[in-house]
Amino acid sequence: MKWFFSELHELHNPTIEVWAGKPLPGTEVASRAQGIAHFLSGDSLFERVAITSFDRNYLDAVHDPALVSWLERAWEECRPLVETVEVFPDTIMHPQFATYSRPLAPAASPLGELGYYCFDTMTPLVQGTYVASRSAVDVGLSALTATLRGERVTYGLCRPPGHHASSAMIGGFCFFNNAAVVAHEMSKRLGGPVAIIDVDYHHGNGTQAIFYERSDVYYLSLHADPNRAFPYFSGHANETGAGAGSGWTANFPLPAGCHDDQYLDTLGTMVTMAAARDVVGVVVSLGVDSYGLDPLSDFTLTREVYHPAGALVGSLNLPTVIVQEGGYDTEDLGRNVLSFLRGAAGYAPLDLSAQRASAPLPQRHT
Ligand code: SP5
Ligand code: ZN
Repeated sequence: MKWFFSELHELHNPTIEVWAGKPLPGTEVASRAQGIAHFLSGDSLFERVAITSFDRNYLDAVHDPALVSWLERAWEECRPLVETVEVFPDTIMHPQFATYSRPLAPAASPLGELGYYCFDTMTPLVQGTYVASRSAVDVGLSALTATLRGERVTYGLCRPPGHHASSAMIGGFCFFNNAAVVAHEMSKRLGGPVAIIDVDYHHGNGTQAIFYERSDVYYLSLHADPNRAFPYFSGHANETGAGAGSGWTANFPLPAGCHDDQYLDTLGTMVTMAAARDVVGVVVSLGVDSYGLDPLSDFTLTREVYHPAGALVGSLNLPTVIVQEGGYDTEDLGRNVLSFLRGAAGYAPLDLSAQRASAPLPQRHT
């Protein structure tokens, strides 16, 4: 399998985030991607291919151009107002500001703009955030180019991730929605509807929002039930699309403790639904933060789940681009991603018998 990666992701490497008032070490850090790249580099069935740069029209096709322009200058403009190099919003635009007569808009202060565009306190801006985020889009579009030239399935090691970013909103560690940029362009180029299959532990609120009223991209997601998990406000089963997009969104909220069989059954349902819609291409939002040892997960998935999960997606036998989303257990992250990719490509499973030093492996529940 051909895979794509840019070292420029290292320019975005937050050291802190704030969760519910607690300052914590950064979760979405550069070492994640380095770990995945290490595993792929050690597998002779995988070939890293150089990326190309794409102009911003591809981004503007799914994002408000004002968001793209803002992110390019935001850190420089906020920097003089704060004492840190990692900038967070101090005042986030609550919807009740909409009771004022003027339309909701970015405020004049740089921090007012940040509070308009960013919805959480875990997605700091640093000096290199824009360049790193543009590189992640280039990685995704480079993978798409290879798929359109005839590779059945390719992988973009995108970082930072993208599925929480909507047209004019960043958050959840995401700035530009890599999967949405790829899916929009893929549908255009293939001339038919494509599916986004989102298997990250969290609901992809940004991707859902971008395509909610469209029938060219079918968004299907399994994730932790938003009644208990981030992003809380999005991802319920009754969110199924609107207008021209009615029926073109499908959500599968899952309970705490979700195990391998339940996860694979749900993914099987999603794959069947995508096939029934006669989609002509597939984008996978691959988050392996579903793993039982992931610090963000309350599922009990084992390492063994990722190869059959990839194989289910591969069974669609359609032009496919897999893009990286979450996954924060740095020790098993690369192995789990590689297992999924091997399943998707129809390669044999890895030998998973090696134990890990730091913790007992999750045991299979049935
Ligand atoms: C792409 C992606 O996976 N984004 C995930 C964003 C999750 N943000 C919420 C993280 C909640 C962290 N919980 C800390 C618990 C400390 N006890
Ligand atoms: Zn996630």
